[in-house]
Amino acid sequence: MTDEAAADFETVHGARPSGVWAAPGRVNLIGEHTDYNDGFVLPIALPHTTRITARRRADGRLRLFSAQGDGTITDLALDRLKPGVVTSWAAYPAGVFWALAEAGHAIGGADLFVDSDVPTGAGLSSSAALECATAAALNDLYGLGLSAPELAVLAQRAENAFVGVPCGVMDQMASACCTDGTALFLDTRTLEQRHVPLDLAAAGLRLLVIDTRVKHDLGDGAYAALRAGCERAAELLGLPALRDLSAADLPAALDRLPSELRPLVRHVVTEDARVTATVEHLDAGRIAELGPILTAGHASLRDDFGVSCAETDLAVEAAVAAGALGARMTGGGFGGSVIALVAAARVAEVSEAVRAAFRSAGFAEPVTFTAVPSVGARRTA
Ligand code: GAF
Repeated sequence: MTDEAAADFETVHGARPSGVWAAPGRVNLIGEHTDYNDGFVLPIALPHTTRITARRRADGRLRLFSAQGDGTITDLALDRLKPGVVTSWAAYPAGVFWALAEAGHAIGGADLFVDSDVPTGAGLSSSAALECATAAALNDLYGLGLSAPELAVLAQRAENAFVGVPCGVMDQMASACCTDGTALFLDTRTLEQRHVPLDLAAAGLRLLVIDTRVKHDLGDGAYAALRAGCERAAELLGLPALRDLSAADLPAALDRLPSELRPLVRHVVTEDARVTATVEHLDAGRIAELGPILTAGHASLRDDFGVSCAETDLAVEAAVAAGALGARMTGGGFGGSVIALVAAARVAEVSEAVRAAFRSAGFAEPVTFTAVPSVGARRTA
């Protein structure tokens, strides 16, 4: 571990740490709002990570400090944790302690020092990064021997039941399981996963991420309402989940649904098909042909699912008009980030075109960076 990480930890917690763990944020290439419908997703991990320096405590207390916080330590008793008692950023790591204990794993207290460069509220899964880094640290500190998918499911449980956000499992699986240079093709029903090689550089391409800086919040009720709408539609169709509706059966199924649920169902079914089509393209080495699938995915999220906003729409339009092969919002929506597939030589031009379009529209300056598929949660020291 770096001397600096150890020194920072010691300044706050008064003792030497045992190690450092890191977990990344993610962007999803395609497969949005499919995970809670038991469908398919295709995220990559970002190089941006949340890092946790930690040590065990023998007294059952959790002492949580964030370098991005207000300078105070959140001090909690493990045996007093229950949903609703922690409302700050500390609910994410505390929720992981709670979920592990609730599942019967033998854990005790810990001191944590959290430091992160995953942008928050940008649709890049800073919450999952924090949860998965905590889970990886506790797994090692207490010798639990849990696998990466097991840790991801516990992290999702923490977010659902402790923090109170009814998210699917994509973000935690991406943060826990991704590998360098690949996208994670995940069946969210079975958790079967395949790491699909994604060599953007060899194809002369870049994945441009455009953070619109419109803060998104999954806890505000809109996400839960969409999820409930999808579940209601599956129930009306007599299906376990919308994943069980095929594209061939879609037209007849839509006729049987109330009009307000039809667009939701159309998005989910066509989005699952876009994920499998994307994987087929990647397997065949046709990365440069993915653009229209990405842009069609955005249109579906905008027109059918209704989770886009003026800034994400403008970022997609401006990027494509400036020569991006395709673009779409990524993550839950209601703001957040857009990804664009761009020829390496045109990245600066496309980024500047998006910035200029935002200036003309009077929107805040977006933040742009290129992303390479990176590795999931791990111990780094
Ligand atoms: C958010 C959720 F956390 C994910 O589970 C997923 O539903 C995504 O929105 C939309 O695809 O990131």
